[in-house]
Amino acid sequence: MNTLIDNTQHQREILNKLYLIRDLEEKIAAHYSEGKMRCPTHLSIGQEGAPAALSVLLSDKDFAVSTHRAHAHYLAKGGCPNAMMAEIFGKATGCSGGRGGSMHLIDENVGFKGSTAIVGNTIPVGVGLALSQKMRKQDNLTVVYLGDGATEEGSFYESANFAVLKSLPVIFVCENNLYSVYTGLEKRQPKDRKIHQLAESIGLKSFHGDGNDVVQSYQIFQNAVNHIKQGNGPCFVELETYRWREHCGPNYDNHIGYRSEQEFLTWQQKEPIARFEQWLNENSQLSTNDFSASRANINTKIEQAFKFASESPFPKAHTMKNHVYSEQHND
Ligand SMILES: Cc1ncc(C[n+]2csc(CCOP(=O)(O)OP(=O)(O)O)c2C)c(N)n1
Ligand SMILES: [Mg+2]
Repeated sequence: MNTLIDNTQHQREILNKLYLIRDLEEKIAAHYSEGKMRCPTHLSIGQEGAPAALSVLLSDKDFAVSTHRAHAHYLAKGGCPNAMMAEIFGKATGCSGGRGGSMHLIDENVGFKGSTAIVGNTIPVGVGLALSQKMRKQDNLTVVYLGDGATEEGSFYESANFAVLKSLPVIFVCENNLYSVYTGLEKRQPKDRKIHQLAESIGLKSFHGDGNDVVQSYQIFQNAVNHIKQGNGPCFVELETYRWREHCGPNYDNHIGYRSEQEFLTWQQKEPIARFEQWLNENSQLSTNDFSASRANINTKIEQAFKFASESPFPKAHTMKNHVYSEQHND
């Protein structure tokens, strides 16, 4: 496989996305115990590679939907960090008015059409968005982010079947982190089954690779996006990766026994950001000084997002009914 990112702008943008996603989530983890972020929070630390690589191949007119583990997808699509942090702090300036929290992110300005907490819930929504793009004859596509666990939901099969049947411009991006909460793939699916092969058997053009290798992921996404843009129908991309922290929350949990410290350490060796920096050092104009300057710049934005969130007001109680459907909704 040709593994090149020869577009300098893409190199810089991917690097900035990696720093933004990692450092913002590390800050969430560092401050979570203060009790000001009162929603369940699923971190993507260790899994930043795939969304960062895909981010530069999409425009604001392309759509994306996501899951409970949505921060990386929202930020990669260009979602506003201030509105995301305000949402996590439960503030009125949050992207869902402070009523949704970490799992309910949305930024329609950049085509991020929402994330929800029910596993498999946004898969048919994303396919519906792709149907709308096709019916309007738009030259755009929809990204449906999902975990390995979501491929065990009926909604995945119904949605994939429909997408294939109607040849829709949708790319299913499966971040296979080997676990659904505390249960490993080997306890949930038959031995030797490959998720991308299963997707292929439904009729999805399928790709598979190392999600912690940003350059390889970029190449795979380029092929998938080209396949769709040439009118060849939907794609499925399975990228292997690993979450470093507990399923939900800021802590490490290797000690509780569902996975081993050794497994964690093996994946940490395959860390996506250091690998990408090394590749850039060897293959691009960018150097360690550029990395430090970019990272400092990103961290200023992260500081601003936390400041904005903590200084924003909570939603007023009387606005509650604005977000709840009722017979009296329009009174
Ligand atoms: C329909 C449904 N079943 C179960 C749950 C509880 N649950 C929340 S996250 C999760 C794990 C999903 O695993 P995966 O899709 O691999 O995503 P990951 O957490 O690994 O990113 C489960 C079972 C839920 N939210 N919705
Ligand atoms: Mg998983």
